[in-house]
Amino acid sequence: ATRSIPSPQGLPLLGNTLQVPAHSPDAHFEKLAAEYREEGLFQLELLGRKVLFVYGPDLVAELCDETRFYKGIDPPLSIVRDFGGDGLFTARHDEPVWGHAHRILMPAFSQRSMKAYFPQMLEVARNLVDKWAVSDEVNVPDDMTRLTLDTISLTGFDYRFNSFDSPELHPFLQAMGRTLTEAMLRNRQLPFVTKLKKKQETAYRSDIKVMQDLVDDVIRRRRSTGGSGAKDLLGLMLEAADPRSGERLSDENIRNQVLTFLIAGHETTSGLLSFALYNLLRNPHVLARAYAEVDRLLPGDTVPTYDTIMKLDVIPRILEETLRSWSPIPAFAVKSFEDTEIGGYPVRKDQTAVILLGPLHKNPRAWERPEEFDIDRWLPENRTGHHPAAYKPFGNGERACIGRQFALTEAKLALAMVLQRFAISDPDAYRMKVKQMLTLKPEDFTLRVRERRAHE
Ligand code: MNH
Repeated sequence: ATRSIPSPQGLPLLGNTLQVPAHSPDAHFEKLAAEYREEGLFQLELLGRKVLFVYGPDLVAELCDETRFYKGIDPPLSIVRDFGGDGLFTARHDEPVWGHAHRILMPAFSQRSMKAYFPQMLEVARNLVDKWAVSDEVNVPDDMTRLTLDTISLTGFDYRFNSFDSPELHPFLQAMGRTLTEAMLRNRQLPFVTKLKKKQETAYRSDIKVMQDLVDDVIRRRRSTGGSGAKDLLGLMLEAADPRSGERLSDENIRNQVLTFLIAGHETTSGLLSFALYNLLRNPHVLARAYAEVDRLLPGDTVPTYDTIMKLDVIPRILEETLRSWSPIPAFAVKSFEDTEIGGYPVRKDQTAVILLGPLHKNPRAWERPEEFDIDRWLPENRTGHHPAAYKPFGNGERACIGRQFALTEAKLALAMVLQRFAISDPDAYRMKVKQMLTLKPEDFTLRVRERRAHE
């Protein structure tokens, strides 16, 4: 016997589509998840599709079985394909180019590669702390975006945005912000409505062109300098062949990959760092432990090395707990290979199930004191006690984040260098206001920073 899936009443034809607020879909889904907490899932009818939203840990465990479910490229990801194309993030599960690119790029994300990127990560992190040293109030998400964009472009493509030299965010970022927002809005528009909005369409295409022109510039520069032998992302894409099939990547695919990495390689890590600082301000006892750790491993103005960063213990746990409490990517989607059921609830072949990370990561079925920011959940002796499917900030299986170690290395370094140098405070008592542009970030989050040494 199959159980009936709870779903809020919708309208004829449009179903629940218009109940989803245009600029804060995730907040709406979280509200519904709270309403249907016991069941661990609900269903909405969106633009004629019946979509499952799932956050019960046992149900999610089933969805993470890759023999039964595959990564879905439905709205909004099918819209992101307008600019991500067949790049890794938006490639369909049956496109062979996903495997070619995945195997070609894997070596660029090994532990050894992280060590090789370290000097460049350090250079960019220094630009951040140098700016903060001459600032009083800083806009956290904006500066974290400068940091992470400059880091992925320098390490991956040997390309310099020099974002810290400019008071405005780079035109690439402005175009990207508008494009991601438009993709989110189109997610709840019937295709004929999207077609009617001519002004939006023109702006969207022109923003995509701004991003693609920059990508073409990145590739042109590399080709003009000969560039052979470089083992960064771009070097591998231009020169390496898939070890399994011998295939090389096409120019068109390389263009899609570069744009994918410029976006996926910075947007989420800046969210993570911003949420981490927010959590530290709300939890002074954890902040004190972080200071104690940097003072022990990085006394005075010791320059961090890769090995020092690998010795950190408190800071990595702050990041893990931050990814639990505020996942920058709020959800990911899978589809069923066959008609099936999860926990007795029916799932149709090719039906989409969205895994809601907020409600999963705070599900009382899986977490004790889910609302508490407790970094000791991530002590080795405690972490094995967690439900195996209750923590998925980087997605699942072979389509999980390829940049995980990259993001964590970069974020550990940046957070350590910020805390080594600055006392942080929050005179305006910021209240969390999440801004969603597909991904999540705290909006208008400013901090006061003071050099620690000057006051000792
Ligand atoms: Mn990342 C896929 C989260 C940093 C490049 N990333 C994913 C997915 C999640 C995710 C979730 C799976 C999405 C899905 O199933 O639809 N990523 C993160 C988070 C951070 C992050 C929370 C930082 C914190 N990601 C990075 C960085 C890079 C990167 C840094 C690159 C340097 N991520 C990717 C790529 C994919 C991906 C590429 C697609 C992988 C694939 O499908 O092969």
